[in-house]
Amino acid sequence: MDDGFFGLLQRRFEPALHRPFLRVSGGATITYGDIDERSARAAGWLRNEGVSAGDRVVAQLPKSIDSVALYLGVLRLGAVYVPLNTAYTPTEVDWFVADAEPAAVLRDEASLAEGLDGSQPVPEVVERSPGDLAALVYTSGTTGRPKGAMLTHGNLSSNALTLSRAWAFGPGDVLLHALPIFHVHGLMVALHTTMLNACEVIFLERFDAGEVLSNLPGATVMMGVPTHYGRLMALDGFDEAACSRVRLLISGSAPMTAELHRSVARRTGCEVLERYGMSETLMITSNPYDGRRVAGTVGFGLPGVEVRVCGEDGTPMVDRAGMVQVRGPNVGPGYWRRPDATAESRTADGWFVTGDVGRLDGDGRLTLEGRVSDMIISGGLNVYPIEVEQALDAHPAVAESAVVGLPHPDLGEAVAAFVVPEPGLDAASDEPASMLGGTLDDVARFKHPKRFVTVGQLPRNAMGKVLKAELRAEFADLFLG
Ligand code: MLC
Repeated sequence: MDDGFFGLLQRRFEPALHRPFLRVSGGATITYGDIDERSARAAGWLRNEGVSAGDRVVAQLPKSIDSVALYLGVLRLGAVYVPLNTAYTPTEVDWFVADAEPAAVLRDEASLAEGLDGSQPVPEVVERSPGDLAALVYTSGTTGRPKGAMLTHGNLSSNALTLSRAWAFGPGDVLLHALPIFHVHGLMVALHTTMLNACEVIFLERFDAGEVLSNLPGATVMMGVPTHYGRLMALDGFDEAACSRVRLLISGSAPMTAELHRSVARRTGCEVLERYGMSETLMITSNPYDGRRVAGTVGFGLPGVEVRVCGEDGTPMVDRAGMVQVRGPNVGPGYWRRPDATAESRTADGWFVTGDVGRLDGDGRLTLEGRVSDMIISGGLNVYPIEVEQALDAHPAVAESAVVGLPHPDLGEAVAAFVVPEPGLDAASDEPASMLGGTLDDVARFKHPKRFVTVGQLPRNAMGKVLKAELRAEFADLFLG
C-alpha cells in the first residue's frame, strides 16, 4: 500500500506550491498550492455525496480548472474517474452510467463549482496499491458495445514517470494545452507529465488554431493530434519565430502523414515527435527525444515497455507486417466487468493485442500500417462504424448501410455512409441526409457521416460480408476533390 498516483503528484507539488499551474484564457492562473486545496475540497464534497474509495465518478464536463480539481479529488479519495466526451448524447451517457454504476455523475459545471466552493477540504490522501483502479476510459468496440478500459494507479505512475524522462520534462517547461481532457491524451499524457514537474500549462478551453498560434511563443512544449498541426500549417504565422521557445512538438492519437511532418519541420524548424498509444495501455512507443525522429514511424518501445509484432500463428517477426502486441507496467488490467473481452485482448502468454497492424525494423523502430478492425480515427477521435450503421439501419427508409473512414484533408479520416434505400422509397434521393431525419439523434455528432452516398447495393464477398475495402478504394477521393 502507498498513497497511489495522487501521492506521487503531491510530493512533486510540495516544493512548488507557489508556482503557476494552469493559466486560462483571460490570464487567470492557479498555482500548485491552489489546485492542491481545490482538489482537497473536491474530495470533501465527493465524500459528503457518499463517494468512497473504489466508487466510480462519472464526469461529462467542459474543460476547466474545476474539472481538473475534480479529477485529482477523485484520485486522492481513492475513487475511480470516468471521463466522458462532452459530445456524447444523453442516450450514450445513460449507457456508460448503467455500465460503470457510479456513486456520482457530474454533468453540470455550475453545481460542480458550487459544490467545491461550499465544501471543507479533506487533505488526507487515501492509501492505494499500484494495482488499484484509478480510471475507466470508455472505448467503443467492433460489436458496438463500449468497453471501459481499466487503468490502475500503477499504470498512471509508471507511464507518467517514463514519459517525463523520455521527453526531458523539467520545471522550466510551459505546455500549450488545447486538447480535450476527457481522453488519455489531454488528461493523462499532457497533464501528468506537466504535474510531475510542476510546470506551467497554458490551458485553452478548446483547439482554436488562431488562439493556439498566439500562445505558442510563450510555450516550450505542445501536444496535439495531426489535425491540430494541419490547421496550424494553414496559418502564415506558424513559423520559426512563433516556435522560438518551443523545444518539442508532440503528435499522437492518429497517424501523422510524412508530408505533414516534413512541412511542419520546414516551416518551424521543429521536427514533430510522433508517439503511439491507446486508452488501454497509455503510451507505448515514442520517437526519440535525442536521436533521429523518422516521419511516418512511431519510434521505439518506451523504457520498460515491450513491443512485438506477430504473425497469424503468433510468432514474433521483424521487417514484416503483423499484429502489434505490448507488455509492460503501462498496460491496464483489462475491460471493466468484461472478462470475455479482456481475455480476447490478450495472448496466452499475457501480451495485450492492440488491434493495430505494424512492422518493426531490426532496430526496434515501429511503423504502423493499418488496423485489424474497420475503426475510423477522425480528428483524433475513434468512431466505430457499427454504432452508426445500427442507427442508420433503424430508419424505415434504409434497407442497409455501410460506414467507412475515407481520407480527409483536415481530419485524417472522415466518416462516410453508403446507404441502400428500401425498395420503392425515395431511392433516387441525392440528399439521403435529409431523408434520414432524426435517426442519428442519439449518436454523438462527431460520429455522424460527413457525407452520405446512396447506392443500389453494397459490395459483398461470397460469404455475404460487406467489402469495405472496395468502398474505401472506389471512394478514396470523396473528401479530397
Ligand atoms: C468535432 N467534430 C468532429 C470532430 N470534432 N467531427 C469529426 N471528427 C472530429 N474529431 C464536429 C462536431 O461534431 C461539429 O459538427 C463540428 O465538427 C464542429 O465542432 P467543434 O467542436 O467546433 O470542432 P473543432 O473544434 O473543429 O474540433 C475538431 C478537433 C477536435 C480536431 C480540434 O476534435 C479535437 O481536438 N480532437 C482531439 C481529440 C483527442 O484528444 N483525441 C485523443 C484520444 S486519446 P456539427 O455537425 O455539429 O457542426 C487516444 C490515445 C492516444 O487516442 O494515443 O492519444
